Amino acid sequence: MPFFLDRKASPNRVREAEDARRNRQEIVKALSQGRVSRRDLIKWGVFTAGGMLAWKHGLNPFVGSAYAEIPTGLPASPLFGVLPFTTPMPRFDVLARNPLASLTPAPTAQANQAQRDVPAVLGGGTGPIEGRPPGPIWAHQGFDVFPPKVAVQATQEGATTNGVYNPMVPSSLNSGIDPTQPIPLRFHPGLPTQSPLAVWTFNGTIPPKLVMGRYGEPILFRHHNRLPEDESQNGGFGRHTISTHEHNGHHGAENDGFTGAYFYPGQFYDYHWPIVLAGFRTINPDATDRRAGSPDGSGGIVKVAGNWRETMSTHWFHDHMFSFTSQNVYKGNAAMFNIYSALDRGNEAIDDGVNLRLPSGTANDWGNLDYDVNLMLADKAWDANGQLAFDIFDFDGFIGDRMTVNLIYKPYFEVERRKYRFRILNASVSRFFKLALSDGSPMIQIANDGNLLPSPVVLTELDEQGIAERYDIVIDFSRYPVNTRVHFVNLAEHEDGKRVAKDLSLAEALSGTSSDPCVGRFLEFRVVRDPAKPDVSRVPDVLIPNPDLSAVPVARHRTFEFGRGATQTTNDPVSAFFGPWGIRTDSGANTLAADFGRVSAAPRAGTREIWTLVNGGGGWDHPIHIHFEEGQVLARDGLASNVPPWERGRKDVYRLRPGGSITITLQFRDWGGMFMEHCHNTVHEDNAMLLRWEIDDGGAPFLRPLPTPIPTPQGVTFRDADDVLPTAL
Ligand SMILES: [Cu+2]
Repeated sequence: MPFFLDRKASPNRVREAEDARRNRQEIVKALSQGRVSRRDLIKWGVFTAGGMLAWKHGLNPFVGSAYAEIPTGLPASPLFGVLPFTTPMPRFDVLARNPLASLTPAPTAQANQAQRDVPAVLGGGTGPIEGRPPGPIWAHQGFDVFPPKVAVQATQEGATTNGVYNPMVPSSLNSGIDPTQPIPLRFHPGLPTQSPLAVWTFNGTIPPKLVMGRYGEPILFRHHNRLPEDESQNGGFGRHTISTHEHNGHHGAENDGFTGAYFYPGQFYDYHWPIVLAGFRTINPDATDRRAGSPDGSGGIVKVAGNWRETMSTHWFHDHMFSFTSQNVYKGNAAMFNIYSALDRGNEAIDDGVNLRLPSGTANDWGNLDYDVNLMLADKAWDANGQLAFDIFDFDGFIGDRMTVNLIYKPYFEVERRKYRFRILNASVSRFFKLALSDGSPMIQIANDGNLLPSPVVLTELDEQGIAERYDIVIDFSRYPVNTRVHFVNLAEHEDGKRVAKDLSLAEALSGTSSDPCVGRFLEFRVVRDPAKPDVSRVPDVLIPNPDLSAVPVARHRTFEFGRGATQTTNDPVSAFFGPWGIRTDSGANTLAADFGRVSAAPRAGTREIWTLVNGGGGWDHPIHIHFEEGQVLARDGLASNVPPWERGRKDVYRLRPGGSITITLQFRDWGGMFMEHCHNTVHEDNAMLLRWEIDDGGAPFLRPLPTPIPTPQGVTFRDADDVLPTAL
């Protein structure tokens, strides 16, 4: 079943499909603006209880067409004559790192409750300037032990022109882009500029933003919400309340972007990212091991406490607004965060016996981006006017028909004849990717999610990459002569948002015959010259071995089954949501829909557990994300031998695969509070495949269970957890 209309479709069918899309957009709009609830739509027969858009003509794209006995499909996003590989791919826009004193007001351990006038459209009166929940439980943990040393600020706001682009590399390493030229927000110079209501990004601009941090140097990330105060001013999708998840930071829950700790337009939220090595209280607590370290700024190492085998590298951060994450992330709330360490310091020349010397550059002590490139892959769709559009037809997922890299439609990127590191993020709503090079030549995978692998893996095709997964790879362009053009190719063909329909061969994907417009070539590498300096970077045979947990007893086994047909047992109007997707915990009676007031698991602080994540079946794949702690994969479908080499590091997103299960082990240490576990097909997550778990410290200093935050523009209140599953504690 083709997802998008064939380009040879008749004008009548295109018109019919456009009518259908318009009708669906009215539904998305009404839902996103809170004018109707999903339950209303079910009552009215627009949605079925199973979550399918009713098979009414003019709504569901798969209903029989008036013109043919085949599905209507979606109208293709118009290209306005734009051809692929005609505009450069911009490098990320690096957010400034400023002294802490630059923050006004100064950050505080507990949420700043200074009052401001709340606009009438948000209910009037007064409310706190900071949206973080107040009081000691949401105070920054370890704020005095790990005081922030660097301030990074960003707004969330509607699309505008970027006049302060800072790629941190010369134009010669950015495909000739002149950063002093203003950058309008459009997916290609030949496509329309996006309206401030259609696209909401960090600082309202593109390219996507990058934060650079290092171990031992805590960051205070102040996020200002400058979205429209009126929630109906959303261009038809997206919610103006936001919560920012640093995926997958080892930070206290107050900084994790909890889905129920969202904040309003006009407010800010201070996220304290301490950037510590896990286990810092018990492993290497006196900071004597040079491998547990951070670049000191002048070629040396600052030693830090904790386990060097827990060192992380490639993170991203994105919105986590309860039941609106898919729309908000799609609308532009996605950025990346590179963490540097003594092992992975972003300098390929320093030869100190610790530095792995991965491809990066040499000019700066750490964080050279010359040959270390962030790539954000995302499929998008736009309407007849070229404005970003979101669509629904069922709750399987949302698929776009236009491939973007760093938010540019099918760009090119100029490279030198040497090794490059690419940090590839799947920032889609529901789409999986599977990457190969167009000439079938090898790539070296060095990291999976936030962690470098124990050993690099050479592959001619990467594994399927689920939503939110990061794959760091090295490509050696020295094998190509100058003037070679080679492409990244997507092999994963989708027919809907459920899962990959088929992994194509390279030849099939290149043939141009797939009905999925996001299959095939999507990024062109242009080999333009020899490197100015010899490539001294390396890919060592040993990267970062896993922590050895064999001596840590297993306190508990838990099972989470991800499936359809969820029930909601609490029906809380704020914290509970209604949707077909849910999670059955520990073989409980029900597959439960999300309620951020419900505690589904509460591991004891300081323990290790084994969790089995099970796909409830039905032919879907689910990329499951567990916040806060990375896990080691013990088994796929019950067998350790099923775990491929590229999944033998530590991960934070686990693709279950249709009908599959995955068994992981993880520890619960260092920080407390409430965290989440959910499907990262964000349409599943929003509808309502998400649960809350919290670290049980026995009641000190945290309550057991924790009170649930209930945000309002006038301040966050708390109420008792409305449900604690019998096996949680
Ligand atoms: Cu899912």
